[in-house]
Amino acid sequence: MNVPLAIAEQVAQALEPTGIRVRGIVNFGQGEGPRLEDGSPAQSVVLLGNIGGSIWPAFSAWRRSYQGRDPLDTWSKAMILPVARRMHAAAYFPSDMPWHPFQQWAMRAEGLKASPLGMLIHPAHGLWQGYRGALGLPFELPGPPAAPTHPCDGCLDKPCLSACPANALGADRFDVAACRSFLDTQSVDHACMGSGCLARNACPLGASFRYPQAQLCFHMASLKT
Ligand code: B12
Repeated sequence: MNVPLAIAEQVAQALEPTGIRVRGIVNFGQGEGPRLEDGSPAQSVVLLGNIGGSIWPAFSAWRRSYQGRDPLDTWSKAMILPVARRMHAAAYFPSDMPWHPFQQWAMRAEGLKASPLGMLIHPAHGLWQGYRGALGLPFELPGPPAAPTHPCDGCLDKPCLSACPANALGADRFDVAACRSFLDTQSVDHACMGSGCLARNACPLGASFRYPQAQLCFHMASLKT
């Protein structure tokens, strides 16, 4: 049995009921990886995240009995940390400081590139994906290098760029202040606040992976604050 391969499979199996999926693997060059618990650099990370609304049923059920702050980050840790412990892996989370380069890891793990919105775009899931954590390991994991893919190259109209009601999408950056100022003028059931980011919604790719309404509103509410 190939032990490293079995680890990725065990992680996938353990997280299956949560909807958190193994999104890919990154192998690092010497000293390049994030620190493991003993201070040495990880040789690989297993990237974990949601595909479409995959986490929403488990997360919303858990949230009914949680009244604290940062529910999605708290839930992600509650689901991922026990698996990390079982695998003797370090755990990294996208919102923890100092920020780990989750988007760079995803580019390497899945060959993804940034959409005009700044979010990475997947050839099948489109913009409907995110990262919930990563497990760091002291050895390399098998897997072919990811082939780069960029569906936006073939999208001539780029409807995402003209759909933002706040004009927050420039040629090379996302204007966070413009986005938030616009959201402040919106009631909870209006425009982006009621239906999710209109620019993200305008992307024709991966429509069947679009987040459920409650998840769209949850993400907009956390972006506003
Ligand atoms: C700070 C942050 C924000 C800030 C500022 C974002 C900004 N655009 O300036 C705020 C709070 C506003 C924000 C908002 C959102 N964010 Co945000 N954010 C982050 C966070 C926590 C840190 C980013 C960072 O600085 N990383 C540190 C650097 C070292 O990491 P990095 O991998 O090198 O990332 C950089 C490069 O990839 C670069 N980059 C991105 N695109 C491109 C393209 C090119 C060509 C180049 C050269 C570089 C480049 O930008 C990144 C930041 O500098 C990350 C999680 C994380 N740890 O990365 C999420 C993250 C990037 N956000 C994410 C998301 C989904 C969002 C929102 C859609 C969420 C929402 N509630 O609606 C919005 C909209 C974002 C948008 N249109 O850009 C996802 C992106 C998933 C994806 N598919 O790519 C991440 C990875 C979080 C996650 N849990 O999955 N975010």
